[in-house]
Amino acid sequence: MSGLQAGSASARSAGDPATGTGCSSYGTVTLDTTRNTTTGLYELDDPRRGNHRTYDMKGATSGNGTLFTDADNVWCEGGRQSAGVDAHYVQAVVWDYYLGTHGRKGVHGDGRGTCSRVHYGNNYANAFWDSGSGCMTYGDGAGNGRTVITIETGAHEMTHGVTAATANLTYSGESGGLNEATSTIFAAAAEFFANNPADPGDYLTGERTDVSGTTATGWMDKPSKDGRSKDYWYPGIGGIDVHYSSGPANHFFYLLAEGSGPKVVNGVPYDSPTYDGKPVKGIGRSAAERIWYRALTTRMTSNTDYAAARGATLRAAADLHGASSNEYATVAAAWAAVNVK
Ligand code: ASN
Ligand code: ZN
Repeated sequence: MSGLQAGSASARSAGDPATGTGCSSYGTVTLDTTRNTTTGLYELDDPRRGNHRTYDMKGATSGNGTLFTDADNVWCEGGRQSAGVDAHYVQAVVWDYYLGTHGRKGVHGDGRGTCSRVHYGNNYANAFWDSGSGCMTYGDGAGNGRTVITIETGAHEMTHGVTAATANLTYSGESGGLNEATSTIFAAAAEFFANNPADPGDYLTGERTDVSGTTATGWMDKPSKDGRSKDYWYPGIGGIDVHYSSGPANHFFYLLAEGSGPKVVNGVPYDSPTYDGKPVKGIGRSAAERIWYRALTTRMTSNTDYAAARGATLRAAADLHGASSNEYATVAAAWAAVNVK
């Protein structure tokens, strides 16, 4: 079964591809698993996505923990297995987003899966991409309620891995804000792609997690609604936390996709302002996400700042649509609308 080992980070015993069923917080889902021919147990090891594996950290904050296993491939025991089911499902959705929309095979673009680690720490109400292990990592949330695992958070963290493997935007200063925005942008895009009625696509962050109640924690149409993020670029924005300096880029993406002013998308009302008061007419999310992806993977580098991101996205738009296209002109207009000229 050497084919199954392709891309695996460590040696593993032989197994057969299997299709399981998971009881997830998104309802009943299909899980791609592997049947270990030595133990006979099914493992959260996705043979269709580069052997991406999902581990139980059991409260630890280092190491990979234990690969989830199940005797009958019906993953509905609940308890600590539930977080594993959610994380394994979410990685499949995000993998399929990157492959289906951008032709990208996994974080590294080479077909290798990575890993998800769940039950990280205690009361840890966050998730992160861990560059050491190369795993998306999830806490159990406040009160260990485990709802930090969503399509949005999985896509956000996996995208930190994609960014590290491509532009490698330094996680501080303006490049750090662009790194954060890249994760927020593709998290929104993946959520729309998933089209899951339990979690419709939106330009919000944190709307499904329990970290601060039931309302959203972020708004791409008007980032300042969170009380801290910036709507517009200004000299010195690189000095603030990257989650707040990401605001103008999130805002740029919203404007590029949907345009300025009031708009309802999937039942969620938005109202996006512009720096100069001029209206922007969006080019649609499909074109916008492809422009950002091309800029990220072919034009941005570790020290790209806002001015350079403008140049990178303009070149990407020219590559994809031509320099005299409406898409190109709208990229310029959307940057002007967040005060990047
Ligand atoms: N969830 C956060 C993020 O990915 C963790 C962090 O601050 N890096 O942005
Ligand atoms: Zn992030």
